[in-house]
Amino acid sequence: MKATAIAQPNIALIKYWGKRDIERNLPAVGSISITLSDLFTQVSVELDENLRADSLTINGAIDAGRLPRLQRCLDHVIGEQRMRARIISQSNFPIAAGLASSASAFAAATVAAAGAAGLSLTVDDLARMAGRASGSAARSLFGGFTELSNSGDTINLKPLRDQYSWPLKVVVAITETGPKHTGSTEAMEISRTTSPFYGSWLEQQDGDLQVARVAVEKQDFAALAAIAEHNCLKMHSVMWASRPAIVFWNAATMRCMQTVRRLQDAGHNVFFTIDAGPQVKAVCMPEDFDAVREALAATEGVVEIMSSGLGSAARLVANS
Ligand code: 2P0
Repeated sequence: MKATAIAQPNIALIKYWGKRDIERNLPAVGSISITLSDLFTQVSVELDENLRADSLTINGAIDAGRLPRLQRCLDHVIGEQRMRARIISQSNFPIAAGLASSASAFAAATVAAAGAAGLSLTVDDLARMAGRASGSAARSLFGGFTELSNSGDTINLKPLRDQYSWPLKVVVAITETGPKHTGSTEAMEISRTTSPFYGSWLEQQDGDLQVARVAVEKQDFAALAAIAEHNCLKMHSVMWASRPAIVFWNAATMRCMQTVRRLQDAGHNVFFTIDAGPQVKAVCMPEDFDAVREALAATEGVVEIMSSGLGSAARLVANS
């Protein structure tokens, strides 16, 4: 009873920030994301009646700290009376550094857990289960452009466009490889309970989603760039005004944003987005990729560059 799944992280262009139901991990706002092709997490789940306890290995090292969250994910997918599991996760990028590793990890873990237990669930069911473990993970059950919306007391996932029909590129400028200082779950709660801008963040989100949805539909890069940068900076403003302030940026984060501005001024189709970490993701048209990659690689403080296209949905790769 073993299954292995692969999922790719996704980057939100219209961000999820804040929860309306902590217990069920329901987001306070909808979001729109792109799933990446070149970054991935592979998770295998082996259910074994001879095991006395669950175990988790991440990139070759036992990780007891992250085990409880994975256990809850497996309990939710398979049921609490399940057999104990050996969980092995491997990613080809730094984890817990604002690179959406929890999205790919929990999407892959959900699919692998269902596979190991022999459950046949719909992709919507799997997405809701993944989202319960980590809000952004629900979106990695889909490829290309995906919208997550709140519907009643659950979430709804809708593919907006596949990864082939508008093959945007993403350059990730890594400015720090260590783990972030505050986890997203905790940071969102600090924002919800203390930021004076949180209310207007919630109020304006449907408008931003509508603008982005139309831009994706029409392949209007300039419109998508404008709303994505605005939405990203608004989310960070909510964080900056929280008490204590939540600032994920460093000096190199700012420099990367300035690099993107210079590229835009020179006529390149590119925009930035930044998540709960100091890394800058530059989204661009394929013909602008080389210039964007080169300019970000040459930006002071960038320690590593990763590149990606748009990728596919989480999937089972082995089941026995
Ligand atoms: C997003 N982020 O939409 C936003 C933008 C970070 C900034 O979703 O608490 O790890 O596990 O549901 O999904 C990161 O938060 O949070 C995130 P939980 P998650 O991608």
